[in-house]
Amino acid sequence: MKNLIKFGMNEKFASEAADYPDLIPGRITSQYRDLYRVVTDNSELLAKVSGKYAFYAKRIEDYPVVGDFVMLDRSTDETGNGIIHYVLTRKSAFRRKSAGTAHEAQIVASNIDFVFICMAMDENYNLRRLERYLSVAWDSGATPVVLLTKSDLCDHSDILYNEVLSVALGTDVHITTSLDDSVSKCVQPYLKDGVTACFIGSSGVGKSTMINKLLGCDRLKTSEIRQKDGKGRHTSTRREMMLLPNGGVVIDTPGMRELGIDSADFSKSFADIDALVSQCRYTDCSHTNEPGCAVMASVQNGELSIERYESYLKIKRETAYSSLNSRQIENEKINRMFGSKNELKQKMKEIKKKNRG
Ligand SMILES: Nc1nc2c(ncn2[C@@H]2O[C@H](COP(=O)(O)OP(=O)(O)OP(=O)(O)O)[C@@H](O)[C@H]2O)c(=O)[nH]1
Ligand SMILES: [Mg+2]
Ligand SMILES: [Zn+2]
Repeated sequence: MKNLIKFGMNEKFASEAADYPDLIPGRITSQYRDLYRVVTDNSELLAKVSGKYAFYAKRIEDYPVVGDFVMLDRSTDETGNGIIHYVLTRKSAFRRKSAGTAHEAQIVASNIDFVFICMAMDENYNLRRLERYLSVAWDSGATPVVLLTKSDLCDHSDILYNEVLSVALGTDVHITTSLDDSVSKCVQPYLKDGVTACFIGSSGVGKSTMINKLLGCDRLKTSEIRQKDGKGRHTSTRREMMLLPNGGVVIDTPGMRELGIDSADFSKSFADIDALVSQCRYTDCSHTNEPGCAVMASVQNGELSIERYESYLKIKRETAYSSLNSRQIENEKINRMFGSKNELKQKMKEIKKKNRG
């Protein structure tokens, strides 16, 4: 399974794939209407879903998307296109509400570990939009990382960096420019064999340029921005998954006008963790040291990433703060430092005594 392991095949997918001993596993790397490009362990082929699959698919999100692991009837297309019979259970998925159909969501890409949210430090810079991207990213089940791009065009990137930190609670933030090797330094450490990352952000912020840097060649087309309004031209037109020479797979996406960023539901940002919380033994579980904590169990068995868990705790702390009044916040800080107000009083007495004596 060498090739597919590099492409993210793991024990969980493999054990599900074992339910179909007559079929071959593969991963979808790109899509052209109803035709999919799929990599398998030893080759690459074009494939379509089976007639039966199309018959039973009820919603758009039932159809395969880039990033999906699928079960195929063959491993080469020498004798015709492969047939996709099943899609393996997705571990994460980017959703957008599709135009027209009020309740149907369309999956943009699936099985992603890290989402690099790219925002350029020029006219593109906008904190509110970044918040929406963060919300969609957390909602997808992947871990977001913010890349502030084009630092060469900005003389106050440290100020913007601090602003972004205050919005992107619990999220790593990096400053990059494609003019030096900062992209490889900041991004490559997240990636290794089997890890999937996706680049999202407005058109023209430099997503494809960065991926080309990671690839070490100009495989993806990039193009200049219109001078007048700073808007890009949507140079990339389709999602495409690529294997990096130094480990990891990345998905380039066209500028995500399509992501339906405005309709993201913020209350659902941690829907998966909220579902776990309801299974904790204690209703006031802090998910840090209690026995029977379903959240910590999920971290331990590898289903919930450490990064996402830590962000959840951090955001919970922040929101707990924001719902307290100033005296409560003061008390809360004292409790955290000293255990209780009595301990603080004790400490103050000791100090006073020492100063007198
Ligand atoms: N000054 C500067 N220009 C950059 C940098 N990175 C990319 N660019 C330029 O920005 C333009 C857009 O870059 P792309 O990589 O095509 O942007 P994209 O995000 O892939 O855009 P779409 O495919 O349309 O979504 C190109 O002209 C790049 O050369 C950077 O760090 N600094
Ligand atoms: Mg592009
Ligand atoms: Zn718990």
